[in-house]
Amino acid sequence: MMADSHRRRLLKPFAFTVAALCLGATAGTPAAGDGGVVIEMKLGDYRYMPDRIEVTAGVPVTLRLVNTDRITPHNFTLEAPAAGLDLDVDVGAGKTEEVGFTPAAAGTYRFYCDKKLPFFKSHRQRGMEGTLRVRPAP
Ligand SMILES: [Cu+2]
Repeated sequence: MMADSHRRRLLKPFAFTVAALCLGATAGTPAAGDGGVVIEMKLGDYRYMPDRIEVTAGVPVTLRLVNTDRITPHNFTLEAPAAGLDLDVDVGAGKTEEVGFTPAAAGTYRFYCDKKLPFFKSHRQRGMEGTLRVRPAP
């Protein structure tokens, strides 16, 4: 189990590259005809996949959150007043939720899962967090 999670960690940069390439390939696909982008993120096993996403200031984003766990609810919380973002989205086990937002300012912001059972470590303490990087508007 331990070795497995280490291996996964090593694979992450590669996984992110693949995700970035996929995003690159679909970056021109309009979301609801507004020139925005759609990003799909999986939530499961106390991780976000990908756990690093990049967007552009002023460009609308549709974030599709897919909970791949069968019994564990997850969440996507991102508080970044500097970028005009205050997101708190619950995603039930096996469910998919979509949230739309437009980051107002470039920067690097942390997001995390706010779930926690009494007497257990929070999901964030288990490593369920990630990074949103907002590039400056072109
Ligand atoms: Cu969670």
